[in-house]
Formats: sequence, structure tokens, C-alpha cells
Amino acid sequence: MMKNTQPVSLKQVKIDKGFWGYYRDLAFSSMIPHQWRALNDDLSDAPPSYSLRNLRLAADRNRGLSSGETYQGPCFLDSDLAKWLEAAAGWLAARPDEQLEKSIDEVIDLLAAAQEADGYLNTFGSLVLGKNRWRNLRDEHELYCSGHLIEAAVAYFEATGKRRFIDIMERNVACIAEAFGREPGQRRGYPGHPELELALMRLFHVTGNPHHARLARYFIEERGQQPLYFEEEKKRAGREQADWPPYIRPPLRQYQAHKPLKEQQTLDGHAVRALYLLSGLVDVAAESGSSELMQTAERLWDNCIRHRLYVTGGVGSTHHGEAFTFDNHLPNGTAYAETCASIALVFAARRMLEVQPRSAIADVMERALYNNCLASVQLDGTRFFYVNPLQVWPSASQQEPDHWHVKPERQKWFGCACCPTNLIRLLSSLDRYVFTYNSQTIYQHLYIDSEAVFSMANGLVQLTCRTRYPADGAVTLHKDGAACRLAWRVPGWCRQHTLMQDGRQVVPDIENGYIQIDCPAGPVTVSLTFDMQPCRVTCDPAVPENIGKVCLQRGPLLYCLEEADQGRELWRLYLPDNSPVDLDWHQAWPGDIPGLKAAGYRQADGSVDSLYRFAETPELVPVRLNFVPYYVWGNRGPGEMLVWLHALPG
Ligand code: FUB
Ligand code: ZN
Repeated sequence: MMKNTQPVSLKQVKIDKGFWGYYRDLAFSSMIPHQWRALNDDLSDAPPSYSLRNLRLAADRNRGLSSGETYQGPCFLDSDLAKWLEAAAGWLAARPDEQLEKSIDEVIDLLAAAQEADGYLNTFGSLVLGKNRWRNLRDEHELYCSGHLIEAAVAYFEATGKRRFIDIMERNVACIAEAFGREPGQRRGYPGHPELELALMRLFHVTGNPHHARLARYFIEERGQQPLYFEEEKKRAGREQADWPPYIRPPLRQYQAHKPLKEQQTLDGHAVRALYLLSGLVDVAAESGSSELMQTAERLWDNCIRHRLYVTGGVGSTHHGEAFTFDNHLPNGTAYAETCASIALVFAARRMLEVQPRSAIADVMERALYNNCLASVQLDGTRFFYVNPLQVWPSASQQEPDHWHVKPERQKWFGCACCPTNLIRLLSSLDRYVFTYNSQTIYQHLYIDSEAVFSMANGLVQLTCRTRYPADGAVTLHKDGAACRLAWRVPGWCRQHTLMQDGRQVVPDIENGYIQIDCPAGPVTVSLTFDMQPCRVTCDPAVPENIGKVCLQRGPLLYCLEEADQGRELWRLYLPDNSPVDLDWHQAWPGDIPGLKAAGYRQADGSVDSLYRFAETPELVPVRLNFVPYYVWGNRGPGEMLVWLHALPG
């Protein structure tokens, strides 16, 4: 099955106003410069990154200028720099910046200098592995880092038209293609951490070189074949590679490499790996036309969103291996829900939408974007969450090992800093998630204030979307240019919507959750209104953690309770089913987003002073509940936080 629509290219959509305009400004004015300092080990009171330092060492070593210093930090630091480069390229596409372009070009010079004569490019590999390159594909991330550098090169090419970085990465891909495959003398390996698959498909799309797509397909199809490459690799190494204990996860499931993808029934293992892999799988399945691969992608996606997705759009239920666990296991207080995993979910969703726009998929993309992803950054853009829990109890974070990963406040930087750089590349490429299109129809998946131009079968179409969404649900669209079909997603959370075309209400067809109208050539104005009453969300009773609980959502934004408003021991709070929920404009957050308020109850201490009580009826004291949007939690000092609270049947 081919893709039914395509994504926009880097300069096709402009986003500089409204809710996301604020975040894009923050990314460009604060996050990108802050992270550049981090990558240069220039942040005080924060762990060093070592990324640029290592790259400079590798470049010097290749030029014969070895200083005797060695590589420092985890083996995948090239990827942090690559993600920063990708984000910076996105900035250049949005607004030219000579100084930034110069910094990027200097890094590209260093990459060129660090690249070995046969195209191999990896600072850890050059400085540490030497002749032992590719010895431990399962853990050592050489192919993963190449994937991220390829993505950066593609973005830089799209932003500037300059080929140098692409050329470097095509030489690197040639080196990889020579080493891996099914020909005699090649290794039948594949990445321990998927990423290269989707990157090769991006490279294929900009260069048109079919070898890149073939290599991606090889990696997808070879994964998990017998004999299992990672088992063979371990035997060859003649030493123990640290495995996950079988009571945590069966061998190789952590890497999605325990059996061929076509035989895998559930989305398992390390969550970021699983979702990068799924993204690459969708691209390869569509390009190759393999219905079996596409069915695999659909099956794995369905399993994820039906049984393994937090209401925040987070994924990954355990810190043991940053991984999925099993169906309906969604613990709130020990959730991992890594920022990168949620971003990877957004990547996978966009690719699924390219295949066939379906509103339920875009709902997931929106959920992840507005909640888990956005909550990962402090409102000033300089601190980040890696883990995004749904319940925080600071005493547990400090004193209980299975909660240590849950931080009550964002951090400046991390020893493993994959998340902050991933977030900025997501923000700088946000335009790619708003629309997908084909020659006849433009599908709008997200309601983001934007201006866009599309080349359609009948000619050029200009589309302007003006909206304060998610502050309210009113969206005005001006279309000009050629005749075309326009399709808008009806969000799953919306109970009522209206559509006015040139001042008249119309009741259009809905297909796969998208309302669609045929627009004649020339100007057309459409007003969409999505009812944004706050609504109660409950969970499938198969999820033990959330039974009898409720949380609040308004539009795409999920809400939570914080110690700053309610005091400690948030688990004592109840929201009665019949208590009206009102907007609270006294607590407006960036983007003019209101808080929510409702009358609720707090369970009092009770009359008996003992841990266990016999036949005591809980005493409920009326309190006002003040909810804040989940994406701003943790901006008022460390403290407790809670998404799901007790529902009180009315
Ligand atoms: O392994 C590279 C990155 O570091 C992963 O994607 C993250 O989950 C973190 O483990
Ligand atoms: Zn991460």
C-alpha cells in the first residue's frame, strides 16, 4: 500500500503566531542557544555534554593531531549534536541567521574532518573502537548516530540548498552499505537502536537514490531473522554483554530483535527504539508496497494506542530499560514516558497519517504533542524533563529506588541528554505535522495558526489558518488559488462542531473522521468551531491503576493538580461526577490557556489515629479543586502533582 498523502517540505508552512508561535520563538531565542552552550560544555551547574569536545578530538585524530585525550560520555553523543543541527537547520528555514549558519557550517567542517577515508563517521568509533568498529551493534549506537546525522543533513539541505552535509552522509551510507547486507563478506546485522531506517528513507526522498531505500528495507526485514544477529555477536565477542535479566524482559525483546517484525504482535521493548522502528517500518512498507509489512505496522500501532499509551501521550511504563511492559500496565507514579518516546510517537503517527488520514491517529499525535512533549520543557525554555510522570510524590522520588527517575523539577542538562535536543528538532519541524496532502486534497490534522502553500493538480493553493487554539476552538481558514478539496480532522474529544463556508452553515461529509468540502478556484473562507467544554476522561477498566478515577481535559490539553494549589497528599482529593467544571481565567498560562476549577472533596484524617481502621466511613471535606494544564506543571517549584484523581459517583 502506497502512501495516500505526503508531508509538507521544510519551507512550505509558516508558523510564527499563536500558541505555537510562542513555543517556536522560545525554541529559537532560548532553547537552541541554551543547548548550543550545553553541547559546548558551557553550562554552569550542569553535567557536561562532551559532544563537541569529542567531535573535535576525532577530527584532530583523523588529521594526525592526537592530543592523547580520550572520548568521554555515553557512546551516542554524536546524536545529541545531530539533533541540535537538525533543529538549527529548521530555524534557518524559518528565518535566515548568518551567525547560526556559520556555527552549523563549522560543525559540518568538523564532521568532514572526523570522517574516515572510507566514509565511516562516528566519534566514539574513531576514538574508542578503532579497528573494532561494528563489534557491538546491539549497544554501541554507531548506526543510530548515523541515522541522526542523516536527518540533520537532510534538514540542512532543505533549509539551505547546500549539499556538503548530504555528501558527507552519503559517503557514510556507502560505508554502511558495504559493511551490511546479505552478500558474501557482509555482516547480516542491523541497528541495536533503530533510527537509521527512517533516516535512510528521508535521505531517499531528497536524493531519489533507490539504494538508500533498499538498505532501509534490508534493515527492517533482516531484524530478528535466525540466526539472531545479536546472539551471534555476543558469541563472537567472547565476553558477556550485559543483558537485561529475563525476569525484566525476555532476551532481545528489549531491542525488538527477538523475531522478525512480521511475527511481532505487540509493540515491545525500549520505547524510543520501538517507535523509531515503527516509523521506519511505515516508510519502508509504503515505499516497497508490501502489504505484510504495512499490516505489521498497523498491528503494532494499534497495540500501542489501545493498551500502552498514557492519557498524556506518554509511552514506556517502566524505567527498567526505558520500556513498554505489557497490555494495560500503565502505572502513574513510576511511569517512564520519556520525552523522546513521545516525540517518536509523533513521528510514527505522522507517517501513519501519510498512508491514510484517520482522525484517531491524529488524535494520538495531538495528545502527545500538547501534553507529554510540551510538558518536558520549563516555560523559560532552559530546563527539561526526561521522564514525564502522571503522579509525583517528591518523598518517593528521593527515597524509593523505583521512583528515582521521577523528578519533581526539570533539569538543566543530563548525562544522557537525548530528550532536550529531540524536543527542539520537533518544535523546529512542527510544520510537518499540521498538514499532509495529495494532488487533490489537503488534510489538516492540527489546528495551528499558520500560512501554507500547496502545489496541487489544479495549481497553487494558499491556505491561511488563524486561530487561538487551544485557548478556544474557533478556527478561520482562508483558501485562495486553485480548486481543491479541503479536509479537517474532527478531534475525538470534540462533542460538537460547526462549519461555516463563506458565512453559510454547511453540513459536509465526514470520512475517516475528517470533514471535507470541495472548494472552487478563488477565495473561500471557512470557519470551524470545535466545542471545547472541559470534559471528564475515564479509562478502560482493564487498567487497574485508573479504575474509579477521572481526569480532566479541555480541547487537546490535559489537566492536573499541584501541591502549589492544593497542599500535600493530592491522593486524598475527589471530583464528584456531578460537580460542574468551570474555566478559571485567573490562572491563565502562556497562550492564554485557562485553569479549570470545580467543587470537590478532600478526605480528612478521620477520628482514629491508627494506620488501619475498622468500619470507619471516610470523612470528606468540601474543597475547591484548581486544575492546571499538564504542560505547565512543575513551573512553580518542586512539589506533588497528580493527573488521575478519585471520581465520586453522583
Ligand atoms: O540510547 C540512545 C537514547 O538514550 C535513547 O533513545 C534514549 O531512550 C536514551 O536511552
Ligand atoms: Zn530521551
